[in-house]
Amino acid sequence: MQLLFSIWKFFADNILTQPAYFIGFIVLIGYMLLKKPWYECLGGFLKATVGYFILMVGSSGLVNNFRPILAGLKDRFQLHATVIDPYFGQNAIQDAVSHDPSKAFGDVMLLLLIAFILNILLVLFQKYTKLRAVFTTGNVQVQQAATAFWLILFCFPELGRWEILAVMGIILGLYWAVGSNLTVDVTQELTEGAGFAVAHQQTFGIAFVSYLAGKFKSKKRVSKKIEEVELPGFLSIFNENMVATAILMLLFFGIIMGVLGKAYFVDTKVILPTQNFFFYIMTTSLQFAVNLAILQLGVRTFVSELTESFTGISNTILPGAIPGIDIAATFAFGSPNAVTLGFLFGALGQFLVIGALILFRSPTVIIAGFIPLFFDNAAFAVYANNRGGIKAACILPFLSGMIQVAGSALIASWVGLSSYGGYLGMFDWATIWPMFTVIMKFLGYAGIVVVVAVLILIPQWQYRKDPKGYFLIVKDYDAYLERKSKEN
Ligand code: ASC
Repeated sequence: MQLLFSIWKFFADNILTQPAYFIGFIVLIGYMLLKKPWYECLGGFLKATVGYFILMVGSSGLVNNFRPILAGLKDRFQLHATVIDPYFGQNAIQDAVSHDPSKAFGDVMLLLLIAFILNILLVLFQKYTKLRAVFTTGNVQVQQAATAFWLILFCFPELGRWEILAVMGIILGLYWAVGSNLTVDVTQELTEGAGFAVAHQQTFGIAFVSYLAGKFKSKKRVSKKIEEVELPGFLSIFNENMVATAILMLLFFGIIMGVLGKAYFVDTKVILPTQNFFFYIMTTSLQFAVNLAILQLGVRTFVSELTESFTGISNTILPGAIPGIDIAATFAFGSPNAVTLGFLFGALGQFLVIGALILFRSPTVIIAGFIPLFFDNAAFAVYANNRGGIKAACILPFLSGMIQVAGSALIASWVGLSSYGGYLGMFDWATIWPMFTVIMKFLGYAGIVVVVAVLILIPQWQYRKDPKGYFLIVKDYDAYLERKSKEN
């Protein structure tokens, strides 16, 4: 038992929670199963791992640059506010648990193991479960396990340690499998069969947004996609993504940094009193475009390796499976300007509701966190644009921004996390997880049955809509397209 636990700990610490190695090893195993020569296996492993690390340089560059600016609003105006951000959320739970000796945070890693194994088993038995995707993004799995741990303890404070782990393991494992499975078809459509699904914090959101975006298309006039809009005169410079991002972010962060004021940055030792504030704002804002370009390079580096090698796995040990990966991977597909637009419209929606919370003296005030603002809403715009055009890409992220703040404010106050200053705040955790919590809190154990049953039924319902294409879309995207075109 001890040995097994040590093996798990080694795997969890070094591979599962380090998605770059996880994806690297998946590629290595995939190529080995395809019986490629050893040097190609090694090359594939390295290229995928390096590519994923490049993606992470871009994504953490964005987070590290812009998170302190948004969170700075809290300190600058001495607000008693809850920051919606996965890392603030995790810290809040760690802090809250440390005040309660009856709860052990160490169990979060055990919960992760149970849920992850369940996810694999569900895909292994896909003939019955209709689940196709395996969640591989360990960094977000830890944050989700921590938040689920807190929510379920809130619903069932009387349950013992093993019962809690069992209930949560089942619900979380199902959420991973069902959520990433929901993104399979729309992601294959967006990436033209790159062979991955999304495993992040807005998987239900992606399905929902894609569904609504489809409605924009069914109107008489087809809404143009962002890349089809020809801007006149000087506006044409916005057609170039790097220029558009640079200008828009300079305006956006310029205003926020201006509101914070130079004195704030000097006091917090970010800049020296002698430094020019305008050029500091400019350098910081332009980092947005820089990091976005790095992120896209990373995706392009590893995706082709992953697509090719995964056939080795999906032909043998996990038939019909597809890997669920970080949401940032989708930013290299579709229109690059969708990313920028989604972020800005999401911000508009978030700020509007934050203003309302302040105006109506809500006991919980929210501070916009960069990760929900960017990674959720930018992705929603990418999917919405692909399915419904520019209007969908503006309106849906705007609504999402409003929902993220309102949903997080409600759930964080209710379960008592707002007093610890943080909540996860991503779309699914501001919508469906609060719904699960309400169902379980009010229906008790019957609520667990309801949540589990709903999760189990979702893929069955998806399957029923297109039984012939359902597995084909992962196994052979070209054949899937051919079938579709024959049908129409
Ligand atoms: C998250 C989280 C991150 C980012 C990253 C995006 O939810 O915890 O570090 O999004 O995964 O690439």
